[in-house]
Amino acid sequence: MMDGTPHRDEIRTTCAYCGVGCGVLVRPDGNGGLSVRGDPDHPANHGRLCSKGFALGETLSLDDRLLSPRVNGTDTDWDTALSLVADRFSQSIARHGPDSVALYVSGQLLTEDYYVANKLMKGFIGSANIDTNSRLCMASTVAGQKRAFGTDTVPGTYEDLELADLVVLVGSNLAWCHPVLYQRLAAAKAARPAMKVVVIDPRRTATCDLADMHLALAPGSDVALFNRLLSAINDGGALDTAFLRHVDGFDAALRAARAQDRNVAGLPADQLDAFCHLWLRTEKVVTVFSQGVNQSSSGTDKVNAIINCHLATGRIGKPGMGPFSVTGQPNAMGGREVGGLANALACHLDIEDPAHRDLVRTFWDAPTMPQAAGLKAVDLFERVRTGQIKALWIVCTNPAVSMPDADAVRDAIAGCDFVVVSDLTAKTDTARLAHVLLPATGWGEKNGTVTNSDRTISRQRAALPAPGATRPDWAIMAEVGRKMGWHKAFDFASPAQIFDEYAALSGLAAATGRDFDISGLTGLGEAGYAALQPTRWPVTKDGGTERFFADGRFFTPEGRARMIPVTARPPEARTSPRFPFVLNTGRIRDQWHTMTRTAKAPRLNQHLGEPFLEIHPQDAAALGIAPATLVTATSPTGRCVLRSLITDRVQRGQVFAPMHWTGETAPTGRIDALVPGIVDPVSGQPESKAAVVALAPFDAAWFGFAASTDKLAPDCPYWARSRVEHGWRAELAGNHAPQDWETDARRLFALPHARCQSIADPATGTARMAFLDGDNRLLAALFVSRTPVALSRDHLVSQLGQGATAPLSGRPSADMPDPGPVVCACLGVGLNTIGAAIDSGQAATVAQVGACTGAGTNCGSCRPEIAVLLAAAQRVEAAE
Ligand SMILES: Nc1nc2c(c(=O)[nH]1)N[C@H]1C(S)=C(S)[C@@H](COP(=O)(O)OP(=O)(O)OC[C@H]3O[C@@H](n4cnc5c(=O)[nH]c(N)nc54)[C@H](O)[C@@H]3O)O[C@H]1N2
Ligand SMILES: Nc1nc2c(c(=O)[nH]1)N[C@H]1C(S)=C(S)[C@@H](COP(=O)(O)OP(=O)(O)OC[C@H]3O[C@@H](n4cnc5c(=O)[nH]c(N)nc54)[C@H](O)[C@@H]3O)O[C@H]1N2
Ligand code: SF4
Ligand SMILES: [Mo]
Repeated sequence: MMDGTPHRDEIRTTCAYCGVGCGVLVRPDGNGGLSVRGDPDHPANHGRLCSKGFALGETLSLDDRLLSPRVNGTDTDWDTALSLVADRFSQSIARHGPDSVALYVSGQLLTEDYYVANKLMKGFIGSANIDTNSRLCMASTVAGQKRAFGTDTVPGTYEDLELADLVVLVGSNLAWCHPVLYQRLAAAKAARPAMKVVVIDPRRTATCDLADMHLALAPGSDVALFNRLLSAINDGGALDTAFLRHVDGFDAALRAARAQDRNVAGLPADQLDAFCHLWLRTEKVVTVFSQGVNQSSSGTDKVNAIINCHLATGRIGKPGMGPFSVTGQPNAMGGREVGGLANALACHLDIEDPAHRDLVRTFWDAPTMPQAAGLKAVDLFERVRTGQIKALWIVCTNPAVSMPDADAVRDAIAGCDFVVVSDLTAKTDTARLAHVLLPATGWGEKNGTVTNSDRTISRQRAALPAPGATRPDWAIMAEVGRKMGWHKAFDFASPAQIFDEYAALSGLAAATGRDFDISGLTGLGEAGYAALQPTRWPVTKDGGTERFFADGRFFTPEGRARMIPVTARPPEARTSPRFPFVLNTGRIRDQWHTMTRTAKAPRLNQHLGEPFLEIHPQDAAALGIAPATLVTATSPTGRCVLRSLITDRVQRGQVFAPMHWTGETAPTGRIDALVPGIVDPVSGQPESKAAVVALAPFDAAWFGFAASTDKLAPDCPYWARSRVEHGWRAELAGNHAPQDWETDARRLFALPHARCQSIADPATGTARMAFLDGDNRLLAALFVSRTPVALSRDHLVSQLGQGATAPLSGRPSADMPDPGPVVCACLGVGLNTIGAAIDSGQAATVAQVGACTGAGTNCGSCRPEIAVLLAAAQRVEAAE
């Protein structure tokens, strides 16, 4: 059954995670879960899935789900909860005006949810104070594309990455963040080795393993690099003078580029020259960019610096050519299309354009419409802090963790008069602060559409019943709209009806000269909507367009594109003797954002199970930071404690930490506590990749490792917990060792009476104890030491709930090899197993490692890491 035909009981839907937007075929497994496979017919993935997509079925358990509306901690019914929301919002508007309320939503909402949120706020409440986590994600791209093209248009398609002769990845760790697109690129390069890949990233990421050239530029210096390229394009005779007739602003852009100091990118001149030479001589270039570009105080200028080079050479909108923004969330694009940002209106219309406002007001028959853009995320939470926003509704996002200056944002939410949170779970740092908690249906339970990075609209379809009292977000928000008195406008009975209204509006918007047009999808009806196949917009009654702009027609008033003069600026927070390091932040392969879903799948916790700080070996040595110890990082806004990961993947003076850990998983790992709320002046997007920090060894008197069949609730200065197959594990540390470890352990595990085996050596500070039930099954174990605990964690964890043999030995017996940390999450293949296959000489290529161990043969997300292991082994061999 590997062909494209779905099995009779398989349902076609779309992955819940990244903007690649892979199609998946799901089938209820009868136990409340879903079996999942890649949809061979979906144009984004052609059957592939990455480790996260592959594990979707393991994230659906109801154990931590919010199943009932809750007011001040007490379960209640929908009518009570939503009447309260409607009343409090109405009261605030009546007393303090519409701008005293705000909505903060998410690129993980479906288009239909988003449409209702936006209509409620902008058309009926009459405030533009609705912003979205896309402000932290795509806002600089939106602003840059609008400056250049007149609209927020992604010109090309995924195929362009495969058709290109040169793919430049700027600030994108595609291997980990868009794994299936990365695999498509890797396959294209394998088939056509002449194709070149360049990675531009201060850090040597997993993506660099595919690269012919890695430019480790100074943080924030992308504008300087692309300005240099623009000068080279001009000097090297690579201008497309015919295409430049469709472009304004060339002279000014070139002048600004020329004025640029030649070495600001911090790169050796020969590398810069080699990059420019390659770019100039290759016609088919795609420049892919992501958060290393967007999340910067010069993010919008970075976007325009890139687009300038494509416009000057006419390399845009043609097969294998163009700037290409890869989007983060599953519906980052859809959210932009429906106008979810505070400065946008539905269907790529502009809130600040009176004609656009009139069009939408008339179409919605809306009583009111804000006259100007609303507050962008950072300003919005600042007004929450100062009390000007008195009622706040947060939907499908976790700002107490993911916003910059997260401790201050958390405190601002905590201090707000009235906070509503719609989520899947009550156990998030944000949901814990809500007065009203609204239980939403999640992926697998809800219906709607999403748009991926290459403008393909796909259906998400429900395959499971809505659990408990949960409701879809669109239905919750529409009900509040009706309760606030707007019955007709929010009289939606299904997502299909919402989509139909939206598609009709897009036709009117397009008639004013906008790019976004899905009027060809009006009148689908319930059946047509149910059957909707992946479709790339625009879709008019007469068809669509594969790519934009090759014809030289743009969406500015003049119809021409604009090159923008840009000047490089360093990141705004400057290092100083007090804060000498630049902190870069981002993602890891197997976790999604604040981990509310991915951390439920044990196999996704095995890749990197703890918050960490990548630091260069020389910096670590200078600071006295040893491998796998703990580091305290302080910034002007906050403090974190993280595990040291000493590596030359980061440059000296720079450190990197992941964004995923929270109060739930590792309270001192909330990295946004360190990031200041500095934003790009045009887009309002925070500079999440260039905070400044001071580092010092964490003064640990003891380190611990705990495993338990029950959830652990540690209470010590450092802890990080994660789920494992038969329970939980945690890394622990503290500044003072207790007198009596057993008492502490019994409290930690809530096992006052269980039988305890223990060994301790007070002289060396080590203690090991195991708690067993009457049948000698291992309930919990704690290992403590003055240095980071050395034991085979996987081995200990695998014994949980089992009849334990020598649990205190800390390592497997000789006849049971230790597989080591998991590399291949799909098939659970560990580092040691792969190492053994390589060392035995049986496996010298990634494919052979797959044949010997299975690693990398399913989703392929770990193939870059296997390649690194092979390369390391070959280097060792060469040295011997
Ligand atoms: N596994 C996983 N995948 C995801 C997500 C996830 O949480 N987990 N989230 C999704 C979302 S919402 C998003 S937005 C995307 C993000 O996808 P990416 O943007 O690829 O991911 P990041 O790790 O945030 O950052 C990318 C790179 O920018 C680099 N960088 C930092 N500063 C600079 C700079 O000044 N210049 C340049 N050129 N590079 C710099 C960082 O070193 C980092 O490697 O991923 C999506 N996919
Ligand atoms: N330092 C630093 N900070 C960053 C970034 C960075 O690179 N560095 N990246 C930024 C970026 S690009 C992004 S996109 C953000 C992401 O940050 P967030 O949006 O805050 O992170 P998520 O964990 O995805 O939060 C989604 C929430 O919605 C819930 N949820 C899931 N599905 C549904 C649903 O259908 N309905 C409802 N109502 N709730 C649902 C989940 O349980 C979860 O609590 O983080 C930003 N913050
Ligand atoms: S690449 Fe992975 S996370 Fe992204 S949509 Fe595809 S399967 Fe989902
Ligand atoms: Mo994002």
